[in-house]
Amino acid sequence: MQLTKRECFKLVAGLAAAVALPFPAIAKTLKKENPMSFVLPELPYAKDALEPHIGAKTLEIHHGKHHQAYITNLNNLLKDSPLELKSLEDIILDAAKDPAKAGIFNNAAQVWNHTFYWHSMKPQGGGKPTGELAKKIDADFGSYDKFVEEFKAAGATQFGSGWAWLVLDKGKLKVTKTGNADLPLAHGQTALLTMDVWEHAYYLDFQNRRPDYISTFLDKLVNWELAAQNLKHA
Ligand code: MN3
Repeated sequence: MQLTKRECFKLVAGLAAAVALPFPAIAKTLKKENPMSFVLPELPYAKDALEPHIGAKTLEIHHGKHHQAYITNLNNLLKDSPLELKSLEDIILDAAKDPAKAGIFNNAAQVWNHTFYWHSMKPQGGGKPTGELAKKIDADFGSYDKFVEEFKAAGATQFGSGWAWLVLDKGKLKVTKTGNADLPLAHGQTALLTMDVWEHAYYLDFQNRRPDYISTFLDKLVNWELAAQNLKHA
């Protein structure tokens, strides 16, 4: 099997566990066309499944063009590099330490971020979490409303391009924001959930109204099962 040749499947295995799907269902999404290159993971739902909130056209371009471009760039940058056989996460951690590898870091991190983002949403998502995650949000933020306030602020105040996150940091839930491709993995934190706030994520559906996109993400799209499973397996 080619699939075992590269440990990039750590990410896939993590996501499979995270969304409680049988491994092969997601393994298909990050398979490689040969042992050396990454392949665009499939969306976990149909392109029009998030309508009317995020349109099929957005997902067609965001997934099919932007995410694909990061995959293509990463494969080109890794060609004949010693990193070529490493896992996606090891590539990110290695490149994060070396300013000369900024191109590799940016593209590898964006491959990871987008794969994680697709799973951070689901059709008929949104609303409040339940169970252990809900209890931990109350304990660490004070209340769900306080979490919402922090998450909205993180997304809205990330100047320019970047990401808003719910992370686990030394046992505690936190809301963070990162610029461009940066991600919790590079800061020793465990990502539970992410929201893309690059303009390409929302411009066709919301134009300049980033706060409306953020509210819609929380009310209609967020996949709390992903965060709950990530918390359980952290
Ligand atoms: Mn994006």
